[in-house]
Amino acid sequence: MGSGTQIIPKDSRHAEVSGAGFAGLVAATALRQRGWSVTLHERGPELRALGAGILLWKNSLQVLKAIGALDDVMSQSMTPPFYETRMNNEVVSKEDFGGLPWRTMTRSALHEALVGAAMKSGVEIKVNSYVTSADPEGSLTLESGEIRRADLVVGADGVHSKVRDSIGFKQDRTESRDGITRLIVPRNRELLGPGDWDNVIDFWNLEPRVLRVLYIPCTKDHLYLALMSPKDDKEGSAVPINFGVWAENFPHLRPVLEPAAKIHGRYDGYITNVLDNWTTGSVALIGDSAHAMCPALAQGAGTAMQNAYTLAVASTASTGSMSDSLVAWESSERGITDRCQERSAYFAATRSMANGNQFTPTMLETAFYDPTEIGEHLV
Ligand code: 5PR
Repeated sequence: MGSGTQIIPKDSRHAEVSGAGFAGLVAATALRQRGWSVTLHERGPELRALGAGILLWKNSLQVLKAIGALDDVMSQSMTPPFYETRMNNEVVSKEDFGGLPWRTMTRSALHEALVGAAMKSGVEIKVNSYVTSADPEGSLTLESGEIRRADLVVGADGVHSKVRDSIGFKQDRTESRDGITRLIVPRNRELLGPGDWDNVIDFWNLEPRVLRVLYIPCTKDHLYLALMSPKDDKEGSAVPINFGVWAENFPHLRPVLEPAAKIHGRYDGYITNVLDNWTTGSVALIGDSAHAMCPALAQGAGTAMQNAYTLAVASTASTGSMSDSLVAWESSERGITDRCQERSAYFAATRSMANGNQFTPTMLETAFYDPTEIGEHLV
């Protein structure tokens, strides 16, 4: 499956996908490119990305390549020279991941590339289409009462998934003590003073107060700021951000905190959900509905896209019962996501990313994974 030119084989199977986020768009596109007819439901009035910026690793970049969305993403993203970690503004490490492909971008750039690929492949996209429940026998029900039957039903409807909760998948849900406000601001480089401002810089302050600024350049004009504070710190978690508090703790970042304070923003706590199963009958869950995770390893969307893609491959290969194929898909793909989720939860609980040099080969297991097995060198 090359960049854009696909031959759509005849396949009479039909998929219904709930949720046009990163997971749903990838699943819908990869299924359509394999000959399925696909309807993708988005409950919002328009297709748009939520959130601010994102960092992607090889695992999801390979998926973008496989569905023909990589070129668009490359032109609107960058690879910073280093991932730098600082404690109290002292550099503790600079990691370059030894040639492992990784890119930073705005969430809207990624979303536009995925919508473009979905449209080009011929996915039918319905906005204002609110999925309220699903049936393992193979159907989705919309708020209007309409029942949509399918050979495969995909719940890519986020951490508060209706597909999941209407069926009653068992889950274990944990909320972390920290959370984060994420914003896109102008880079204001000329105001920042001397420094390697093209690096990702993870500024940690643990004493006397836990506050952290993750500085991620996405393009020459766009900067993604993620401002972490404990939930019980009312000032640290306030939105719009409390400029006085953040500027006092990160005085060297004033030129980018100033525009950040003018945006309303949203503070999100970290949620982790671990399900007994990701599938039942003809229904499969992908992304945050199946495995919301802490953001430390920057793999929430990455694992979502990885599992969306492998789900499309596995369900296309299915010749017998869809239910058995989905069980087999989960057992082959689940381990790597579970391990990533555990490691991300560990970093969130210990805040030990602050020590620097935490991106060991083990911690990068998911980042190195190639769910497409294309094996081409990307960047
Ligand atoms: N990495 C990225 C990120 O956005 C966050 C974290 C790490 C790219 C926060 O959203 O550790 O919290 C993190």
